[in-house]
Amino acid sequence: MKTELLLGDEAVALGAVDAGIAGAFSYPGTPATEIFEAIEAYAKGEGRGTRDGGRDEHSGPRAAEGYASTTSTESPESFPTPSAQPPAAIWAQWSANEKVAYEEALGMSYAGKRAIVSMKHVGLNVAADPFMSSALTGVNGGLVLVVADDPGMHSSQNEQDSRYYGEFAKVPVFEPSNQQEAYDMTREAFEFSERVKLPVLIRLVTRLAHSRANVAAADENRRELRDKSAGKAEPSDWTLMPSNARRRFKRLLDVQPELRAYAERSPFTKMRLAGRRGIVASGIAYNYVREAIGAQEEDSLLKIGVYPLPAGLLRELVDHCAEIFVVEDGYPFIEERLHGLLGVPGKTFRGKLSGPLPLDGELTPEIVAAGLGMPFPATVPPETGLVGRAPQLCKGCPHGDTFKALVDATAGHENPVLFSDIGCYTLGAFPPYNAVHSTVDMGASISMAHGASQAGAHPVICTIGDSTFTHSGMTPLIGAVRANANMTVVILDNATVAMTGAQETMASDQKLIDVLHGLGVKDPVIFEPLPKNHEKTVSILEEAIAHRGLSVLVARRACIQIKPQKPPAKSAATCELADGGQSSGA
Ligand SMILES: Cc1ncc(C[n+]2csc(CCOP(=O)(O)OP(=O)(O)O)c2C)c(N)n1
Ligand code: SF4
Repeated sequence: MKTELLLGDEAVALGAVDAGIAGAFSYPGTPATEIFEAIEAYAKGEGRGTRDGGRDEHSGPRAAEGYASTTSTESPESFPTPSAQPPAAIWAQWSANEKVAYEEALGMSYAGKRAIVSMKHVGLNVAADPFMSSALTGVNGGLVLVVADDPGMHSSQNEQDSRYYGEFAKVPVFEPSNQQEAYDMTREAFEFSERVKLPVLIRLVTRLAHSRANVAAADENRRELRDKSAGKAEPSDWTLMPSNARRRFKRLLDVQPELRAYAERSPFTKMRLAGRRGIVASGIAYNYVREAIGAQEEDSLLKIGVYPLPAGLLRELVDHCAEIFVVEDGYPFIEERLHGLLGVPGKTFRGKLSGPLPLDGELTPEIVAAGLGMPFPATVPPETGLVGRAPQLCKGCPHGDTFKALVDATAGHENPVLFSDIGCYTLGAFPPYNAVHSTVDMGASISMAHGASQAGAHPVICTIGDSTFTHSGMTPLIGAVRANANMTVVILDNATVAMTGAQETMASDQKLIDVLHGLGVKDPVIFEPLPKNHEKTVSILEEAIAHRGLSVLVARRACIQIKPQKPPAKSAATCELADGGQSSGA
C-alpha cells in the first residue's frame, strides 16, 4: 500500500486507473473536472497507473490540437465480437457533451472493457437519455458513472441530487464519505457493475471532490487491464426495441433484490445500536456527524454508503430508537423515504424536512453539530480587509469588447431581447454591460432566441461560447437555419473552454466555420472584438439586426488567459477563471 494526498476527484480517478479501465470520458464541469484531468495525467504517464509503463506518444500541451493522452488507435470493430486487439493505453479524450461521453463509455463497456464517465450534476440531465436506457441494456465491461453534485451552488446553475437519478434508473448508487472511500468504492463499483451487469453511479459532492486527504492505494504493479470481451455478448439485450426492452426491464426489476441485499451487507454501510437517539448519515455528512459526536458512543448510528436503501438496517434502527435524526447533504432523499407521507407512529424524525437542518445549501460541520445539539468550537473568519465584489470578466477579455459593441448596437431599440448561455460570458449580465437577459442551460440561448423570434420579438440576439455551441447549440441552430428565423446568433470563439479551466474546445477558428457551413450557415460574418475595432463591430451588429432573417456572427479572439503572455503582462493577469473562483454558474 502506498499513501497519497488526494482530492476526492483524484481518489476516484486513481481508483478507476487501478481498477483497470480502458477509457475515461467526460465533459468539463465543476466540481467533476479534475476526475478526468487526473486520469488524463495518469494516462500520459505523469502519474502512476500507465498501463505500458509510462509511454507517452503525445508531447503537446493539453490545450493544443490533437488532444492529450496516450490514446488507443484501435476501436472496437463489431459487436458482439469486439476487436481482438486490446487498446494499448487508457483512452482519455474530452467529449462534445455529457450524453456523448456516456454513450462513448457505454460503447466501450459493450466492447468488454471497463470505462468511467464523469460529469457535474447538471451534466446528468444531458446524459439522462442513454443513462436511463443503459439500465435496461445492462453493461459488459464495468461501467461507472461519477456525478459530482454541487449543494450550495458554488459554481452551478442549480442544486440537484443525483441519488434520485440512481433510484429513477434503478441502478446501484455508491456515496463515499471521504477520499479513502472514494478510492475504494470506485474499485468496488467496477467489480459490482460487472457482477450485476449494470452501470454503477458514484455520487460526490463539491466539498469531498475538492478537498484533500491521505489515501492508501494499491501498489502500482497491481494494476491490470480488465477485459470481458471474450464472453459471448447478446446483441438483442442491447437493442431496445419494445419486445427486447420489455424483457430487459423485467430483468432490471428481477435484479433489484440482489441490489438491496448487497446494500444491507456492504462494507461501506455500518451500524451501531446504542442509545434511543438514532442518527442516519450518508456521504460527507457522515464525517460531519463523526466530528460533532466525537468519541461518544451513546447515539445509535447508521452510516449509509450504498443505495438502494438498506431497508432491513433502517427497520432495526427505527425499531430501536425513539428519535431518528437524518443527516445528508443535498435533498432529503433518505428522510423522505424513511418518513414517508404519514410518518411512523411513536417515532420522531428530524432532519431537513422537519428541521432543524436547512433544506437548501450545503451542510457544514457547524450546522450539523448545532442540529444535533453538540458543542462546536466557534470559528472566527480571518480578518482580510478585503471588500466583496461581484465577479467580473478579466480586464481585456474579448467577451467584454463584444458586449460593449452589443450594448451600443442595440441602444436605439426599445426592447432588445438578449439571450445568452453558460460560460465566462454569462458575466455580461452584470454592469457595465447588462447585456445578458437569460441563462438557463447549455445551448438554450439559440433555441430560446428562435422561440422569441417566432413570437415576433425584435431584435433578438443570442450570445453563446464556442464550447457551449458544440455541446448543445448546433442542434437548435439547424432549426433556426431551416426557418430562416429573424434573429442574430453571436458565437463567442475564444478558442477554449475558459470557464472550467481552459480545456480544449471542439471547434474554434476555421473548424468552427466549417461546422457552421455544414449546418447550413452559408456566410457567417467573422469579426475581431478589440477596442480599436469597436465602431466596426457595432456596425456589423447593426447590419445583422437590420437583416430580416437569420444572421450568424463569429466574434473571434482568444481568451487572454490562454494567449502566450509577454513577461510584464504575466503578473498583470489577475482574473480568476469563473468556474473555479467566481460564481456565475458553471
Ligand atoms: C450541462 C453542463 N455541463 C457542463 C457545465 C459546465 N460549464 C459551464 S460553461 C461551460 C463551457 C464554457 O465554454 P464556452 O462556452 O466556450 O465559454 P467560455 O467560458 O470559454 O467563455 C461548461 C463546460 C454546465 N454548466 N452544464
Ligand atoms: S478567462 Fe478568458 S474568457 Fe474568461 S473572463 Fe478571463 S479572459 Fe474572458
